[in-house]
Amino acid sequence: MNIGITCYPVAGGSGIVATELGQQLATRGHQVHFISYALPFRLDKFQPNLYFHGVETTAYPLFQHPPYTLSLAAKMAEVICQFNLEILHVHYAIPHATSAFLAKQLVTCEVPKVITTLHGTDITLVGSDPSYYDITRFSINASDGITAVSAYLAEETRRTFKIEKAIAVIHNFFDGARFNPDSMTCKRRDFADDKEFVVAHISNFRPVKRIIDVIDIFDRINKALPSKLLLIGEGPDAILARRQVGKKNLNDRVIFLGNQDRVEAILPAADLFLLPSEEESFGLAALEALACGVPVIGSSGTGLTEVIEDGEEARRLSDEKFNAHKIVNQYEDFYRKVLNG
Ligand code: GMT
Repeated sequence: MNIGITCYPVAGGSGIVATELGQQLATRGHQVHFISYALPFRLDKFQPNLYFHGVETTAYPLFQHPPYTLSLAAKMAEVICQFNLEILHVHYAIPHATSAFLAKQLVTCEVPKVITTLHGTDITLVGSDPSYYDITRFSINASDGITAVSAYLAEETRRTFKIEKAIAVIHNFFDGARFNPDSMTCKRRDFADDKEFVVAHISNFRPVKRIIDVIDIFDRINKALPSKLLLIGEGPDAILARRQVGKKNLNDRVIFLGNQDRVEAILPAADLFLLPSEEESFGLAALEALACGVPVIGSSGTGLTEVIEDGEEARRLSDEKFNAHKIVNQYEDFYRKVLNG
């Protein structure tokens, strides 16, 4: 198949899922064309059948913000016709599903099927904001196929947007060759003494991730058992995190590692992974920790409950349920189903 994929290129679960899906599909012989404003951050090596098309936006004094949605739609239309795309798979509804809808109106060649994968805050936070609600609902409904990364998110979508079309649940996945208990390239001793307990957290440091709670929980762990906290990622609440670390006198206990391309090289060093998010449609970071054999404590009542099984063998179960082969098969089957109408 000739498949177009659009996602956010910055560090974040939806971009990671889109990128790894594209890589897996290309390995299976599909022609995959990424369309975005920058090279997705895990698309870091050449691979046959994989192409990238950059979207350029033009600055103009009248524009407070260059209209990316329009530039993206124009680029999508160009790539659709040039490479005979049959499927245009967009990850994260806003604005990608809207651009895809526009692209379908623009093309003068065969119109591809548009598939929208919903990831989380496109539904639970941003999409439900009154300023985006109607256009998000419209764009989801205009898609030829809709998938959500958890049953929890599918239900939230139906409830919030009153969507009556079918929403297929296709969970996120991990590549077991990459994420496993032996994928560590650093040493545990790089971060902690032998007797210290190592706690890790990965996120984009947005309010929804409750980074202050991560530090407060860690503070309590550290009082009971000398520990180190590895914080991976960057984002708007990083400054609050640093302040809280200072307030709790944890400066020599917390290590800020910033964004990391290869989290699998560090994760197996941890004894525990924390993800106490207010909202988590799936929690890819938690799955990657489980895949590395690290137990996870996360918030109940969110999509995380589909990923974490209380008291069970993390690595074996995650491999059984979320291995790349199985999930990519589900996407391929879904593409075929949508193509066949
Ligand atoms: O929704 C976000 O905050 C961003 C998004 C992303 O691009 O990282 O994260 C969402 O999509 C991930 C991949 O499907 C999920 O693993 C995350 O749980 C989800 N985030 C939230 O629901 C907060």
